[in-house]
Amino acid sequence: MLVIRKAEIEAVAVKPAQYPAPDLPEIAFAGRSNVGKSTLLNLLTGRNKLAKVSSSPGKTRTINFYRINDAFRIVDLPGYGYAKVSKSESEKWGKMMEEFLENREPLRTVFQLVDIRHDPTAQDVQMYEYLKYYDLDGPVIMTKADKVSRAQANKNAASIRKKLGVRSDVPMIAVSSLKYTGKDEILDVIDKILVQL
Ligand SMILES: Nc1nc2c(ncn2[C@@H]2O[C@H](COP(=O)(O)OP(=O)(O)OP(=O)(O)O)[C@@H](O)[C@H]2O)c(=O)[nH]1
Ligand SMILES: [Mg+2]
Repeated sequence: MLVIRKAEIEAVAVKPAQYPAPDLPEIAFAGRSNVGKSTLLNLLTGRNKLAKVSSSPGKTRTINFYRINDAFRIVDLPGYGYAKVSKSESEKWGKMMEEFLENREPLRTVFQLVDIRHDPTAQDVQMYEYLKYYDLDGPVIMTKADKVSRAQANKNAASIRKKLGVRSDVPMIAVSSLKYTGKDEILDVIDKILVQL
């Protein structure tokens, strides 16, 4: 059982020169802005204020590297898909993401986060396709599980699996930062990924 006993921010980057040395395996969180990536990092580490969270989308605009147990890193990526963004800003986002996802040697896998209440957006589908193409696709995390009933969650999970094209052997984990559910399951998955290295 993976226990996170140490978690610290190590780098805030908009370009590769600002990344930490590529000396530890990395797992990244991708997803729509406001889906709960930074909140998930706080939930997993048990540190409420480690990553900044906001109810207005577009909080994380940089690639944030968190060093965990001095053994691996979790990388909190800037979200996509919020309305108030200029063309030049979205181009910057695209370049920043591409540089990281296509060239970051220690990056092992990317967890795709989606909102359990809704079908995936076109950009969610695009992101997940991209991850599959680069062989970076990992488990799918369905956030905000406290906002739907158990029955609705199961129903939505099946629909999300189909629409995103998630293979049947890939885990989909429902999580709620409000109810603290899903945490152990995600830590287990991270543990397995790290052991396989
Ligand atoms: N009810 C509920 N709210 C959540 C959950 N996870 C996140 N939120 C809320 O969703 C909002 C956005 O969360 P963030 O963690 O900042 O989202 P993000 O994906 O990091 O967003 P960007 O940084 O803009 O990409 C905050 O108000 C959180 O409190 C959850 O499991 N349940
Ligand atoms: Mg964030």
